[in-house]
Amino acid sequence: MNEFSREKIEEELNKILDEQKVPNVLICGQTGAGKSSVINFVFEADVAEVGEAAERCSEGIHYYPHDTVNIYDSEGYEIDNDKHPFAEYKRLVFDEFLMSHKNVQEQDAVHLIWYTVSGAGKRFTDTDGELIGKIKQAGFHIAVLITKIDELDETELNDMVTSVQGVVSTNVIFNLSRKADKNPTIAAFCDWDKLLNWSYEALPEVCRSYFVESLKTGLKEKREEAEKFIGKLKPVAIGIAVFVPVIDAIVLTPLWVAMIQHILKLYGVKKAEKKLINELVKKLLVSMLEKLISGALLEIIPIFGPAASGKLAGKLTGQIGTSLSTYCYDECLDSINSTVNINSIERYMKSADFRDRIKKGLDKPDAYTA
Ligand SMILES: Nc1nc2c(ncn2[C@@H]2O[C@H](COP(=O)(O)OP(=O)(O)OP(=O)(O)O)[C@@H](O)[C@H]2O)c(=O)[nH]1
Ligand SMILES: [Mg+2]
Repeated sequence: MNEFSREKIEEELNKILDEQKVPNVLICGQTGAGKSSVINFVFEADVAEVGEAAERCSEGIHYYPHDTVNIYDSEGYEIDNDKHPFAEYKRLVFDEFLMSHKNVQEQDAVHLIWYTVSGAGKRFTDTDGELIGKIKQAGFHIAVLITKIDELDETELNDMVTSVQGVVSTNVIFNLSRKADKNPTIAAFCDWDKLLNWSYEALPEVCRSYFVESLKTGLKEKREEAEKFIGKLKPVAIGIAVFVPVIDAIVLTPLWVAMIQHILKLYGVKKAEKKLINELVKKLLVSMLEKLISGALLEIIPIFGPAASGKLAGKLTGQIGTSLSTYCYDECLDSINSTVNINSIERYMKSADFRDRIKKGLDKPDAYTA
């Protein structure tokens, strides 16, 4: 393998990957409002579970750092209880914690605030309204999560939503119940997907990739991030292939390995180690591509040279990435718990389906000569 291309690929990849930052999410609300349940429902098990080993980063706030998302869980307050009164909660969450996270560097900022309000209480309290209003006014991205909506009837739910609308706009109010995954009637009233989509959009671009990686669901957002990543790698592939013709497909293996690994991570594929993907790419992909870029396509490169080779490399990279991402998306959609595993990916990469999809996505030879 050409040392120049390997180094160049690594350098470009590091640039792209180093840009990404881990999002910080603060979860607030009264004691027992369902904060931990929301975290468990939304995030991958390893995010939710490691939670036990929390650090107390500031008084009243527990910090759960992870590779893909950092969660700040506030201790909650109890109405009519002198031990954990609202005034103290407000001071710790707002004056101490949030105010010390204003005007800080991007990676230290509080990117999202999920404020839980228990539907089981059947009413929206003035205390919650006051704190939500303060946080919103201070310019943070705050969503109000009405939890346990399975304990409300439709009229009660509408009343709650109307009260919350007195403080924030409808597009940041989300009705939730953790019973949504077992009960389709309840699911129909829940806004889990909307919450994840709003959160994804509210995050700075650089935090979105890790955020979707941390999620159990959020398939559309995962696919969007995969496409963005593929889009960033295409110019790298083009840049390499104008120096080293892509008919020697092996030069692009490190790039494709990194791309596949990243896509699989977004879809939560476990055991997708670099070594295994490397083998798959070398054994399957390279020989398949050598066959695919035979014939007419092979002839254009010597004739039309670097530009044709670059275009072909970009196209191939896009096709490989998008085919895999689409496969993962469809598999997750079809499975009960939104997962896909490395064995089925391996089968797919060996299949005629994968080869045909890549082939179909390649232009006719004369497109590379234009
Ligand atoms: N009916 C119903 N109960 C729920 C739901 N979510 C959570 N609960 C229950 O509400 C109680 C509190 O839930 P948690 O998730 O521990 O609430 P929390 O806000 O983290 O509580 P603290 O950490 O003690 O402040 C538990 O008994 C849960 O089983 C829900 O969607 N519906
Ligand atoms: Mg909790």
